[in-house]
Amino acid sequence: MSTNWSQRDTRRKTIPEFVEKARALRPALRHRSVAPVSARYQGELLTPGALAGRGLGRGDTVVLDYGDHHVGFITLTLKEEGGPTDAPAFLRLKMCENADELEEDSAQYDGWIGKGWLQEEWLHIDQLPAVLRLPRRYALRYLRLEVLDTSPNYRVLLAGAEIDAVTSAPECSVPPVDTDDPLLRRIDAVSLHTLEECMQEVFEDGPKRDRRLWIGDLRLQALVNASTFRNFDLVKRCLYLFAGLVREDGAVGSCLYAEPRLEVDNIFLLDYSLFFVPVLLDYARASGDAECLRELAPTAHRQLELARQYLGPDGVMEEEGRYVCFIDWKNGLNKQAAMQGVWLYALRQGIDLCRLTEDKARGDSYREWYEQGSRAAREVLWDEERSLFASGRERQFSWASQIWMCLAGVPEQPQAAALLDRAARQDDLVGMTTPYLYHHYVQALLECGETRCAAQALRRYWGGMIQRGADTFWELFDPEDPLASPYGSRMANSYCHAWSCTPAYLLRQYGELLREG
Ligand code: RAM
Repeated sequence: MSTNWSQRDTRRKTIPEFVEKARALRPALRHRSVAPVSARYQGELLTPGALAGRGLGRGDTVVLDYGDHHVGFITLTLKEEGGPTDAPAFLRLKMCENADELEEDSAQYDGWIGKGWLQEEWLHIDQLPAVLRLPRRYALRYLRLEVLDTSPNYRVLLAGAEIDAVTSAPECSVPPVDTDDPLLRRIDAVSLHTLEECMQEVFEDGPKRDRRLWIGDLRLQALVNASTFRNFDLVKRCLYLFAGLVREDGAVGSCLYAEPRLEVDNIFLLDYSLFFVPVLLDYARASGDAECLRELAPTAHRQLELARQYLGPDGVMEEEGRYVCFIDWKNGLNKQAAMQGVWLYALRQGIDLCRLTEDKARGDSYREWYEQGSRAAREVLWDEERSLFASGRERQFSWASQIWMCLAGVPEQPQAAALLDRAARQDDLVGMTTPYLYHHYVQALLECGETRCAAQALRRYWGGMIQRGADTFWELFDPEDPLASPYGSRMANSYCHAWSCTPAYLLRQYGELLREG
């Protein structure tokens, strides 16, 4: 299955003052040189120093291990043993975020998303010695180097393979969460490292892929950032970018490119546009930046006004068609009920935004829209027989629907906790695939006071990635389907993905999680 969210309507509007503000906030990247900590040569474990003395010839393979995940530029220092170099050295490099990727063969790639995302290079080196800085930025823990050929006259020596690692996260180390529990400490450290790796000139979704700013990811990154790195300028830059580069009707795009020029993509996901409201509100609350709030509040309000046109006569969001939305990467998921939940959730955030900006009249309208929408959800989407929310004409039951209804406050307490508990006892609900939806699940449990269950879910899900060797958290993790990929091939999946870094926020924000075993 391929997903085509791109809209043909390419009319755009630029607000130059906002784009200028964003430009002025472009961060300086922090650089750090990282050398491999160990090497494997034909299966034998060596120090990188010992490897430098081994001549490599046709068919030889080495795997360098940098000990942790890094984002940066690789410089190879190559020498020759024997010589002269009477034929080019021909090398194949593969950069891997985790050990499983080392085993994958890109020749077998049959995904629908561009093969160019696979991190590989074929190099011809005419003269040795040589120092080569590769032009692309990579995300990796392992570098596999295969000598495709030299000549009978010489062998290659790998004298160095440094990574110039980059991030815009500040150097200050964030204090770890206050617990002795080794699993929670590890989950926290991996979450922080995931965010750090994704903090570049913007908050990227994943440094391997897509390497751009998505607002759904930004919302979660900004939450974690506020309780850890506190690089508020980067959040502010991203907010001004989204507000400065919009569709002609004022809709905020779902993702943006920072290079080669600032540009909004032609994907407009309805849930993502609405997330401009909570990102702005959370930023204003955490930073106290009243000027930004004043300047960007109209953009937030515009998203709510635009979304309203997709409400059906029954007061519930239409099914996808006139609009598209994301919610989760689960195949076959009907998104109507979850979209109604996001709409109501965004309205609640809008009400708070109005309170903060003393915009009483608008706040009153939002309250009315919220009441109508939540009543409609109870009347139209609630299924009496199963005591669950159903979605779409086919009345599909999914986790996504229950979670978003709870986050929207449609069932009040204690009904919300009972709903999530009932959902957990069903065996036919459409499940969750991404850490993104899992985050919302844990958040919903916490808001319902189901702390024990939230702690268990967090340990099981993020702990499951740790158990499988994660140094950074992944774009996708379906414990029941380890090969799952929305792109038709797991090779295109990203293993350092922003939306998975939220335990660092949850563990700080909900201290009670630390006390649940
Ligand atoms: C993918 C990326 C990104 C996400 C969008 C919806 O392309 O994983 O993180 O926000 O989908």
